[in-house]
Amino acid sequence: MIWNQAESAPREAIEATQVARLRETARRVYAISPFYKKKFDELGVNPEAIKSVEDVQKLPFTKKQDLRDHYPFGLFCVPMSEVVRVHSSSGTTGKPTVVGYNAHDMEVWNEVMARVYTMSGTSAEDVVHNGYGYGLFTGGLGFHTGAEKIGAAVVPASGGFTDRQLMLMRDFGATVLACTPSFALHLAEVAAKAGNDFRKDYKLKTGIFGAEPTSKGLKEEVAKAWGIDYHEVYGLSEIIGPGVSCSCKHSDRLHIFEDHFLAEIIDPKTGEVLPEGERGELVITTLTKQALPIIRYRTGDITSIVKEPCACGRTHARMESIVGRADDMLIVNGVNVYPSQVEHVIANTEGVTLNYQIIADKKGHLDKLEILVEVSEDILVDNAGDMERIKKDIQASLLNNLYINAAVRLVEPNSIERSVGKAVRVVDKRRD
Ligand code: DLL
Repeated sequence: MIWNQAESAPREAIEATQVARLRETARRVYAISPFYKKKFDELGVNPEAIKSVEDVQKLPFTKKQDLRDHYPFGLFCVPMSEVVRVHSSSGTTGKPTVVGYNAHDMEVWNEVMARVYTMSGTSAEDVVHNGYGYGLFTGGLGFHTGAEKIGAAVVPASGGFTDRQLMLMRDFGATVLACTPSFALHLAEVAAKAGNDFRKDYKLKTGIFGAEPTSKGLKEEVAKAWGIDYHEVYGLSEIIGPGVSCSCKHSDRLHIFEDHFLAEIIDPKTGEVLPEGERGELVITTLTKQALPIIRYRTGDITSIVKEPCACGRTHARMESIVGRADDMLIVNGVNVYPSQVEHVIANTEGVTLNYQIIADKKGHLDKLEILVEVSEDILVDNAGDMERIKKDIQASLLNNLYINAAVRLVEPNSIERSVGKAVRVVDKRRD
């Protein structure tokens, strides 16, 4: 089933909607946001110059740093009295990327989430077990209100507490599981260890997974372990949260809700737009958001887009599952981690140097993070009390500021592997 006819509109109609909404969005940001007015003026572009979808290429890019520079609400285009919800990007330091929604934006978000649910075969008959984290992260509440929109019963389980979650899934007869893919596999593993009978004890039929890069192998394992259909959802707070795109049952690629989001693929180095089908950085312009409209947002996510028709009947273009990042961001159990933010925490700790190494690995199916930090020459490793205190300080600071649960190991000066004299900052052992 398809939630909205807009998803199967002819290409010309999609593009006509996009041009009209793009021009309207450009007009609004130009009139309301001093930031965009300045950027448009610097490039000498006027919103009235937008006559085709390709004209988006005349507009300036927006970067994560722009949102940080205008922390917290500087890029909002409606008064705070109109804002009904605030979220932020996961895993951010003192100055997170803050996003806001007015009532209209909430409708848009619920609309795209209703499409996601429908694409995965979920309806009012279902019980959705929502294991995405509730809070500033958009995952929990995005999946929550979207489920309410389609009339499904949603169980707001949030993250963690594996045994309890399994009990709720069994007792409440969950038919749909929504959580990160790694958590879905972890749940399956714990259920198997506890001797649960997947066919008798659970009623799951489908799952909607996303928020972190996932290999094909892991997706297959999740689908097989639970005996369910696997649907992938993609999104980011800056654009809306979950619900930018989703995979249907006919393809591994994800349909982008093009009447709300205009997607381009660019060469991350030159900023030039690449032809259809080529891999590059995904750039998105919101077409209907009001509180925080964003022009040409550089997502940092590497993918490709094709427009050929899909067997499901939807005509919206499809993006490939994210294949990597254009920057050094890591995603650890769904939380975004920038090495620069870890560095910031270390720089604010006495007794250690800025030579550190982040090691991402798997423990079972969950990600685990270890951070090695070289101590200063003057703190000697034989002072066990100091060492323990410094280690705990860094761990607590990472957890409180960045929501990163990492094991910190203090090591001797000059012991971290160097590559051309520079400490190797990130070692990612999770890749297959
Ligand atoms: O992760 C929103 C979300 C919640 C998406 C629940 C899907 C499900 P942020 O915390 O702002 O928002 O992180 C956005 O997560 O730029 C990608 O790098 C990554 N990401 C999101 N979905 C996928 C996916 C949410 N399906 C960042 N595959 C994005 C790979 C993903 N990476």
